[in-house]
Amino acid sequence: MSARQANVSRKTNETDIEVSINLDCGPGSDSVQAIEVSTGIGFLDHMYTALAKHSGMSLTMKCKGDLWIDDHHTADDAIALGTVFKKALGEVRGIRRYGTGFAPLDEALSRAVIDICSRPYCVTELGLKREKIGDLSTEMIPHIFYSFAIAAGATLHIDVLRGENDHHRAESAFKALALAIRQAIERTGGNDVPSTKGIL
Ligand SMILES: [Mn+2]
Repeated sequence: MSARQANVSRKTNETDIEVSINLDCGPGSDSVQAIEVSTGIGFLDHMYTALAKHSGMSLTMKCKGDLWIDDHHTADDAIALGTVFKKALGEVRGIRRYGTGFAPLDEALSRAVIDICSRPYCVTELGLKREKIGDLSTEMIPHIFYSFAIAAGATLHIDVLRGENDHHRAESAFKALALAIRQAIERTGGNDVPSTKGIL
């Protein structure tokens, strides 16, 4: 089995980011799951850490962004996360392709459905009411999912089905995505391209 791991670094006038990912660090693999996320935005670190943890990945992300402007460019670097994910996954072959995740967090419940199909699309209904959670603008949260989907080449539908607390709503959405990813990237044991087209 080839290792599904990759690194991406990207430096622009807005951010300087380094991301490395290992999709195979669950039971039975040689690698131990290791997560270290530092973006300068505490709530974003919390979300990416939850995403990595529950999708069964190792993730190292160091981002130095222009936070003196605002959180936009740094949160936008979900592009780098999507890029490194796609690179690590390689050709879409021998995996389940579709994944569904439901994650509760107390009163909040979210559903995420992913199709790793090279047809990027993203639909989210998160219903967040607060302006910010910590130092992350809530308007950036659907944008993070969008950026990830586009760069990863995945179709993503994420709905927060209920919940009162915006921290809970957002966190359950990231965790639902994690569970969906975990299922979609699971190896089938074969080498089949999971499409009637024969290519993805
Ligand atoms: Mn939390």
